[in-house]
Amino acid sequence: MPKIKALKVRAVRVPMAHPHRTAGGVVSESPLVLTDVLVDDGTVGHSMVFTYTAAALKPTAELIRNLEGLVQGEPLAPYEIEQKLSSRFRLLGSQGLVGIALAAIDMALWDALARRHETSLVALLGGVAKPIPAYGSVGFDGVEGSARVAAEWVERGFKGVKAKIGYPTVREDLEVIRAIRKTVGDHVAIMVDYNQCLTPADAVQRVRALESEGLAWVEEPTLAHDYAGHALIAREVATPIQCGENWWGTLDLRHALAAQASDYIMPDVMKIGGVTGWLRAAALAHAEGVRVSSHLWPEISAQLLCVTPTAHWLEYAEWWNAVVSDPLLIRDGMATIENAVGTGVSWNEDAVERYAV
Ligand code: SMN
Ligand code: MG
Repeated sequence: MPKIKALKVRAVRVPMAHPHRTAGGVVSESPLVLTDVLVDDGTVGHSMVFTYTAAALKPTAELIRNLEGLVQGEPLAPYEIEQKLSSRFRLLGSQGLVGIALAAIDMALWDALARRHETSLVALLGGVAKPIPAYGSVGFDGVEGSARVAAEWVERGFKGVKAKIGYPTVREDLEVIRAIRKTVGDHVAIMVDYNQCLTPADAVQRVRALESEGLAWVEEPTLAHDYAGHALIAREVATPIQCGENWWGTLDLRHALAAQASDYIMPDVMKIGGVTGWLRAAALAHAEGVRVSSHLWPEISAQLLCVTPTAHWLEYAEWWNAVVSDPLLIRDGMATIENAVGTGVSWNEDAVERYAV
């Protein structure tokens, strides 16, 4: 079996064409760590992690580099390495930057494994590539701005749009949703995302006021780790509640499911623990009969949704397209995997050089 030789780790700051406003602040660039795992048979696996803030960029890159000694000489076996690394970090804990670093390695190893077999991740996992419905995101852009961005997604063929809400009053939330509905019509799914900005009691009141808008889901109305609070909201409203982008690992997912905190789930492939974590999450969701959408990472998530029995929507974002050589293709509003190798992630070296830190 081929063995891991080295890690190559680079940090980039990719500017966003349109800063993304949320109830929790503005995201105007993507600090990304690009990891290459070099295997002794010549295979190279790639992964990308997002540190949300530039302050965490260099520390995360450094942390991944410091893990090299733990994987060097190990067989190219992502499940086995996940077991080894997670026991190594049991005392420190494997959330936050450690969780991000472990996911960077996991995703790069799965990518290398698929590339070594000259196949895609989805084929390696025993699945077939199929189209997955995708939605586009609308920032905290007010009534006209939100309707305009929603219209742009729909013109591009998307069948769903997700708007950031959590304006000072529920009346403004409603105005934004109604302006989007007026623009996109009845056949486009509208999701909304509060990005954790309400208390559970306020959320019940607000979401009750939105019940007749035909929303596909209401995302993170309260703090992501307040499972009891989300369960209260989910019990009190008919519109489905969606959470998951901030859950670290399958244990967070298990606790959320046990609390009935969310009607649907949308794990983030990085925070849930890479490909290995996603597969476990998909199994749990399948057993519970819960629909699964993705959060960011369009290339790898599209392939993972193909092996997720309760797959729902892919969250499309093109923020990182500049550094990816073959960004995910969207055809007629569907994520379309064509001729993918590995996880579908490899570098546009010119852009990597341009945005290198
Ligand atoms: C989100 C993700 C990343 C940055 C800002 C906001 C968001 C989503 O909550 O659902 O995509
Ligand atoms: Mg969200």
